[in-house]
This record gives sequence, C-alpha cells and structure tokens, in this order.
Amino acid sequence: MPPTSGLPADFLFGAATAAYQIEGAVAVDGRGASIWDVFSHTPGKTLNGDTGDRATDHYHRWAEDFDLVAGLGLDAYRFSIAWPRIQPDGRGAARPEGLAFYERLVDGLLDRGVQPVATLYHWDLPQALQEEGGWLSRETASRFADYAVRVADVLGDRIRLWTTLNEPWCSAFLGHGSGEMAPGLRDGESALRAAHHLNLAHGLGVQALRASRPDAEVSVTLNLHTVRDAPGSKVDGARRVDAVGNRVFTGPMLRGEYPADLLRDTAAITDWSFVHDGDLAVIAQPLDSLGVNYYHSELVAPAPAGESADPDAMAAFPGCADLRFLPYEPPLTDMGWNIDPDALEELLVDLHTEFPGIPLMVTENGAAFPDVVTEGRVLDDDRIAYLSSHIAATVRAVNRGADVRGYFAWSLLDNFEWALGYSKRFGLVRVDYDTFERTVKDSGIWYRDLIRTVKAGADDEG
Ligand code: IFM
Repeated sequence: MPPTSGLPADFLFGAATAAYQIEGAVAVDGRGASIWDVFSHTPGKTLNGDTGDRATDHYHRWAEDFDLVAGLGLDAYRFSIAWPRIQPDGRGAARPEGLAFYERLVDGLLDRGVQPVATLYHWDLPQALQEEGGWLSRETASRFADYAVRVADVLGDRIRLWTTLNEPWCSAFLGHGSGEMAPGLRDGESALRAAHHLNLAHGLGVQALRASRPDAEVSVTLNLHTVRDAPGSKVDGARRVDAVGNRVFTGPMLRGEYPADLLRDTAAITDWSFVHDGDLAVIAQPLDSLGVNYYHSELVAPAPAGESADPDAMAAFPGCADLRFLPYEPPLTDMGWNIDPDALEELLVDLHTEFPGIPLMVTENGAAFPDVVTEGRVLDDDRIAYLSSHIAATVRAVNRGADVRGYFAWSLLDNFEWALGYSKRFGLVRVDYDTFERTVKDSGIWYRDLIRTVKAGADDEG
C-alpha cells in the first residue's frame, strides 16, 4: 500500500467512466446519434470495427455496477452525461427519458452513499450538430450552454460537482488535427478553431450551470501533457508542445488570454480571427477545481534530418512538425505508454505553484494491461503497482503543498477504448463482452482495501 499520510480527511477516492464507453443502448429511449456512433461505424476508424453499440450495457446494468461501486467503498463516482440522450439533435427541449436515466444514476449513487461527479461532455457530440459544423462552429458553444442548463435544472439539486468538458485537447486536436478520433478531420487550423470553440463552450457552460444552480461547484478536466526536452535537445520543443498541448486551454480558462508564444508559433496556420471580442472574458470563469487526467510523460526532440516535412507525424500538435516524441522507455503499459509517477507529482506541484487558488483533483489515472483471468479471479499485479505508485505520487504532491482533493481511477469497468475498441482493458472490474459478466479484479480488491485503510486511519485520528 502506498503511504497516504498527509491527505486531507475529506479526500475523495473514486473511479471514473464515460457514457459512450460503457452505456451501450445507443438506440434506446430516443437517444440521438453522436459523432462517435458515426465515426465508429465508419470502416477503418476503430480497431476491428468495434463500436459502442453495446459497450458494457451499463444502461441496463447500472444498479449492478453501483453495487460494485458501493462494495469497493468509493467516496465518489465520476460519469458523463450523453448529450444525445438529452437533446437527440443537440437543441430544443430535453428528452424526459434521457433525463430520467441520469436521475436513476444519480439517485442510485446517492442511495448507496456515493457522491456523483458529472461531466457534461466526454466527446459524444450530437451528430446533428456535427452536420452544422460541430466544434468548428461558434454556435456549438451556445448549444452546449443550453444543454448544460437543461441538465442542471433537473439534476442540480443532487449533483454538487460538475465538470464542463473532459479532455478538450482530444476533442480538438485528435478529432480535428490528427483525425484519430471523431469527427476525424485532419487540419491544423481546424484543430485550433475547435479548441477555441471548446474553450468558449466551457465558459458559457460554467455561466449556465451557475445560473441554474448558484451553489454548483464547477470544474473542467484537462489531460495536460507532461513533456520535457530530450537531453541535449537544443530546440525549445517542450515549451512549444506545452503551448499547443496545455496552455491553449489553461491560458484562456485560468488567465483569460491565449499565450503570446502559442499565437506566434501557430501564426502560419491561423490568424486566430475566430477569437471574438469578449470571448476571453467569457472563457475565464472562476473555477472551484481543476481536474487533471494523467497517464504518461513525454520526451521531445527535433525530428531526424529528412523527416521534418512529414505532415502526419505531429498532426495533433499544429506548429510542431519539426519535432518528434522519443520512443518510450520500458516498462510500458498495454497502451504502449511509459510509467512515470514522478511526472504526476511534478505536474500537481507545478499546477499548484502556477495557479495557487484552484484546488486540484486527479480525475483520471490508470493503466491498461492484459489481465490474467483464472477461475473466478483476475490477476493484475501490474495495475496494482501502477495505481499504487501514482497514488503515492499524489500523496507526495500533497505533502509538498499541492491542494489535491481527490483521486479517480480510470476506470471502474473495462470499456470501449475509442479507436482501439475493446482491445485495451483499464477496469478495476473486468467485463466479459460476451456475457457482460462483471468480475472485480485484484486491483479492485486492492483499491477497496486501500480506501478502507485510509478511512480507518482518519477515524482513529478523528
Ligand atoms: O479512455 C480514455 C478516456 O475516455 C479519456 N482519458 C484517457 C482514457 C484512456 O485512454
């Protein structure tokens, strides 16, 4: 078990999921199509042509899943609301069946003594809005605020902690730059434009949530890149990746400005004229916390001679075509990512130093591994080691003064890992995709015991 002394008594231990990755039931109760339905059904876009059509069937099995949540002793559960269940076309009246499903989820959590933490947007834009331009259109930001208010009006009496967007970097840059994710566009200008409209959606969304529920606690979750220059590298690659990977969001959201170096680095790609007067003031809403998703770190160096013109290699990082990420040093997870808990510690301490007034929350952290399934048991010591070392890193950051209020393991369940389909398993609970049977993995049991130990220590002190 990692040392946990120093954590605040009300520190939240939780687990996270996202609607499209677990719910299934995509054509049930009037749900509209999302960009991920269309993308995953497009040949060649996901591994083995996997889709979220059935996913883990959480839509029908949520009660069983929440019994597992309660059994693990989680303080909180982070989930996302599928916009197309609420507004199938992305606009107009909220669909009662959609709201009722999320009321069942929220009430089911509260009945089990678990705090619900709701994310409004985890990548499943209604396809109807995509057909009107999606995140390339400013109007989508206003649609998002309208959706936010309709959800908060109904669920806001029971949900205290809201997250506007999950990982807008992926929506903007993997969705519009490299095309690895829905809607699958490959254009640097579009990625930057989409990033701005996501920023605007966030700001309008915070305003909408607070207009509906003045007592709402509002956050956003960012996947911040922890990137260092490779030893001996003479180009300022880490600064440039940080600009287009991180500060493109933290700048406007937390400082009310796009960083001057980002504007300079991308001047050949866009003139940023999609930023209108007054947008930055809307985006820079005060936040109650900042969610941080962390999985791995990067080293960046100049591209080898002759390769710097390849437009595909760094398509998700507009303005960085002359850079390359170094191959990861083992040990690696099943995603091929490195394991670097120290980078999480540094990230949390750095964020606290840079934005001292904002409490932090690790809203996702975890690892995919090829689990060993034996009779009635799932052996995943590598996941236990990963979680343990990253919780230890979080505790070290807290003891260095970072104001971290919670840690959410990704994920409660094995699920649909986007373009990689069902090939990667991140869950504390294994899902058999043929029978939908759930089995708590050794890591789930380990996490339960850790939470129990932490709570028992807090009780002894209290
Ligand atoms: O599965 C994803 C999740 O949807 C967003 N954060 C990263 C996870 C693992 O890749």
